[in-house]
Amino acid sequence: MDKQILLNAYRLMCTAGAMAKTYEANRQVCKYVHSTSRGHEAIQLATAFQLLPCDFVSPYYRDESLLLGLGFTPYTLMLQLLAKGDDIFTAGKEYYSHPNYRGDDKATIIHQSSATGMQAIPATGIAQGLQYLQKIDSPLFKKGSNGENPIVVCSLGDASLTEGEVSEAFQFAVLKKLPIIYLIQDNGWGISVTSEEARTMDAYKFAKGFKGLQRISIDGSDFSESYQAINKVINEVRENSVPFLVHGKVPLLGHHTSGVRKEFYRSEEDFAKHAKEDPLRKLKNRLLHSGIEEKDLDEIEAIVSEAVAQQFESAKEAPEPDPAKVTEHIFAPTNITEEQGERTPAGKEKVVMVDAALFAIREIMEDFPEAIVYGQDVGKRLGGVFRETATLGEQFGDHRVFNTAIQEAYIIGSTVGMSATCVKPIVEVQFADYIYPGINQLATEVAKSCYLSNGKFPVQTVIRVPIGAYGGGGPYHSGSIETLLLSIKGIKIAYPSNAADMKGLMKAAFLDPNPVIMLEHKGLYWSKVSGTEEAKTVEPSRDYVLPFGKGNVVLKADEQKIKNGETACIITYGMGVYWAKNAAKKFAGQIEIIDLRTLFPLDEELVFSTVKKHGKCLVLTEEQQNDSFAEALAGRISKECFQFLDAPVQVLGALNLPAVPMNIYLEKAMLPDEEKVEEEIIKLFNY
Ligand SMILES: Cc1ncc(C[n+]2csc(CCOP(=O)(O)OP(=O)(O)O)c2C)c(N)n1
Repeated sequence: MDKQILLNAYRLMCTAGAMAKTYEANRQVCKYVHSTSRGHEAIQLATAFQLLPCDFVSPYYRDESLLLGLGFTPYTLMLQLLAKGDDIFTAGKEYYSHPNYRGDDKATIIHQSSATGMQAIPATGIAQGLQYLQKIDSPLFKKGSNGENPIVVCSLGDASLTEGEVSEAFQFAVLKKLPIIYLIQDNGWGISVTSEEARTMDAYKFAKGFKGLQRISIDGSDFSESYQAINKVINEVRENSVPFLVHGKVPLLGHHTSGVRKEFYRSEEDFAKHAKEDPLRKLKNRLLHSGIEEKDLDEIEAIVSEAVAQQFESAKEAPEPDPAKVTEHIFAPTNITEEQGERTPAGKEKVVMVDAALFAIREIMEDFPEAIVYGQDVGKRLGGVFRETATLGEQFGDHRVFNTAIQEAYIIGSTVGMSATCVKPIVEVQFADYIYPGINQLATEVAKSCYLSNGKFPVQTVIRVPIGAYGGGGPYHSGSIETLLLSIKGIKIAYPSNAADMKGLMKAAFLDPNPVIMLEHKGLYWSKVSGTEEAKTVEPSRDYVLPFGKGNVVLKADEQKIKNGETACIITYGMGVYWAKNAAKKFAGQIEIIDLRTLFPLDEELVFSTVKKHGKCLVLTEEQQNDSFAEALAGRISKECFQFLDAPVQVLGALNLPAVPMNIYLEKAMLPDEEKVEEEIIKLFNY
């Protein structure tokens, strides 16, 4: 092996060692929890040295040496250790060794969470994005300076492999033959849980179950062995686009984290066993055998120790983040701030809501080659269980519109990686009731990426979710989920109630650089439910967009009646709009109805000004009422409009049952309807 590479590895291993010692010696200063790479240095450096700026890497929290190997300085890493304002990764918002990076000089690193194993799906999404860009010959597909194809490295601890989501990622990678390396660093521990206690096979044996996943098991504490093995693996993945699992056995020489100390649960015997595999000692011996003098190695060690000490002092002096910046980068700015285009073009036919969505997506796909559609059953053969993607597969081909396996976590979480490659996924979760397996990816990865990467990695994705109850859909095809979603900060949520809004919001959602969930009521899709005929509208023009956060007055009250104090307003969305409209027929001129159209952002201005005008307000929702979004909104209205209210703000939602029952009479008993709304209106007027 090239001596310069070995010496560089030695220098960086000494650097990592000096950093770990410095942190231990300054525990009061290094107060935020952190893990070091002691024991894992060899395999990490061997990997980092061979990555190109066109590549992507998704490290985990112990990959400090990988970061040093990529060229980040100890000072850069220490700014994150101390959560300083100049931390280039997250500006003080994230733990040590939780990088994210975009630059021409190094591999790209998407935002890293601490959730073990969860980066497997986003990282696999990157490989999916790269493969797509290559296929369409996109200028966004960036090769290395010698024409090398880009690859993805997803680094994981061995214990994280038992997470179910890792299997979803492996399934997808082998199915599509993606250019990704899963680098498993096996130190035999998962905090205090031993591998024997947790599983019957190591990562290498586990990989055998995934047909097409190439695999290799190596001594990850031996730098030369690791370097050579990884060299072969990288070449294979670059040239043949195959997924590969590298299983590296490594010792764990430091603590699990600064807080979970090794003496709490490990024996002297275990320490001794691990110490024998120290990669630094192994590399030093190799260098001595190759003729390098010990004094030269000692000198390297002394120089880096001095440099680490100095950089630590500088990092300590660096300023704390400005607390005023705590709310920055929740979302990336969107250009869609005004309604544009023609909402009701002359001479156009009325369309049902499901077709408005379909036509919007068709136009998007015609205009944006980076737009792709995937989810269960959305491909050619069926075109969606509601025919909501019908004909798209035929028109745009299987590479742009395709079925996935049943893996909601993958469907949602892969968009993080796709988005980092500038592919713009429109994905679908078949029913709101089945979003739960994807909620982890949504909350852990999708929603936090923009904020925690300080705006570098907003996740541009549209997640379509058919929702809502009608006609005996039963307990697992009728549920509402908006309160659950609204508790996750960092995503936007639209809930259109008619075809025109659907088209305008779908376009705005696609153009928004942030994650957007489109809640699409199945009962409104075809206006089949009696009383929802108005969900059918003229199809807006191709350039029609509707900004998020702008509610709509769908029914106005009579001005004179408002003056007389004889009116009330109903704040609602989705199916509620039709319950309200139909109930209002009995109270001519007395009801004003606001359709929120998007639940986040929310048009509070319109809500509050409307309530202040009428003094009486009903918030209406299809969701189970208690602790719902509707109740929370009613609370905010009460506070904001207190002096203008003639009656307590009322809320009407579904009964507080665990599920929507199947039988249509039971379903009716649970849900609001126009009669129940009427009763609420009467109550309001009788206050
Ligand atoms: C989803 C999730 N569950 C639990 C934890 C708490 N936790 C942090 S590290 C860890 C053990 C991980 O072991 P391994 O993946 O082998 O990595 P190592 O720390 O040994 O390098 C656990 C359980 C977590 N971070 N994420």
